[in-house]
Amino acid sequence: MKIINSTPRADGFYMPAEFSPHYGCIMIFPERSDSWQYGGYAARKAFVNVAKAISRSERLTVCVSQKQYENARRMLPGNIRVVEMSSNDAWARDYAPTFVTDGTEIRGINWGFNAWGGLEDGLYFPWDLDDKMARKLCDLYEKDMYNLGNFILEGGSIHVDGEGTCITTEACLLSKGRNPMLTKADIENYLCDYLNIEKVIWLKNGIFNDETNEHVDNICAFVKPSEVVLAWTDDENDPQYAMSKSCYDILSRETDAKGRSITIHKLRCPKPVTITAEECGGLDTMDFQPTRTPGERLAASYVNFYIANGAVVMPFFGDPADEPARDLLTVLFPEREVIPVYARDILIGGGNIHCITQQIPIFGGAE
Ligand code: KQY
Repeated sequence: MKIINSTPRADGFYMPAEFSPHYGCIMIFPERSDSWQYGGYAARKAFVNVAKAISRSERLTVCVSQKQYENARRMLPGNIRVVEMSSNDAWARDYAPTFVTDGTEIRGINWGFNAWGGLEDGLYFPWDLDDKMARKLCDLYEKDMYNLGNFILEGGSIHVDGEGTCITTEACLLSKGRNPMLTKADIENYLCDYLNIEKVIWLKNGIFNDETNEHVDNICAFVKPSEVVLAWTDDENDPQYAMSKSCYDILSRETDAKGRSITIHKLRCPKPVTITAEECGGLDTMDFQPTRTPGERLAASYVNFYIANGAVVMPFFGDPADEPARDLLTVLFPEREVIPVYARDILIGGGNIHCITQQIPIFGGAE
């Protein structure tokens, strides 16, 4: 693996949309007992269900600690590659490389990672193993790497259409714990140079109580160029209403990099999902503090799906809104099978299916 000192834009590389063809996908096996209740037992089962759904239509590598290696190898089918690799937790979206391509070759980007806000409002300490994963994965896949370790960014905080547009949220990218010395314009310049895009659409907010400082991948996602799904509620008394409405208004006024107006599909959220005392009881403490409080609202949204080559793998919450959400995604992705996975045990960790996956775009010569 070589470190490349230029930028993807200078080299003609760009980040393709998630709905473009993939070479494969990366996940990380969950284990940390202050993130995942009861030592991660239920989370591992949910991750395995996600992995099986993805591996039906693309290659998948699951990274796992030495301690969980045997368990992972036993739980995951043989068509899934299991690789021992240390990490602090299991959020492949946020610290596996963001891959860019020139249509022939792919390269990885290593962004800096500080556990969603470092010592300001980060979610755990240390995060050094997570921060090294992009580099290790570029080595594993024998891909050259752009190193932007001094710019803090998680993969879940950006979505691209592959045609010059990126959407993100101000709540996250302008948060104090990430790049406080940079202006909004500086941040936009980094996104333009490294994703090779022309336009950033800045939403203000994401999902209520989303501990990532409101990653875009929980509130809004491209389903095709100039078309997005937006997490929505019709309940004006729900704090989510104003947040979603603000996104709706911004997206309605905006055009994408090619000057097209944006079609917005409202993807209605489940009823507020809160963590139970029993679930909290299964979480270990961090620095002698509980990591969650009984009754705390979790950031549940159907937008946190993963678009695989042949499937859309979406979260279900056991809520009446599950089926309408599946119906909408089925209409929006007519060529893919929509596969629901019961995801409460992933949500308890603070994210969902999109957050635990990272796609690798197809590249020349690969099937
Ligand atoms: O949503 C994500 N991308 C990650 C959430 C991490 C939460 C850590 N508890």
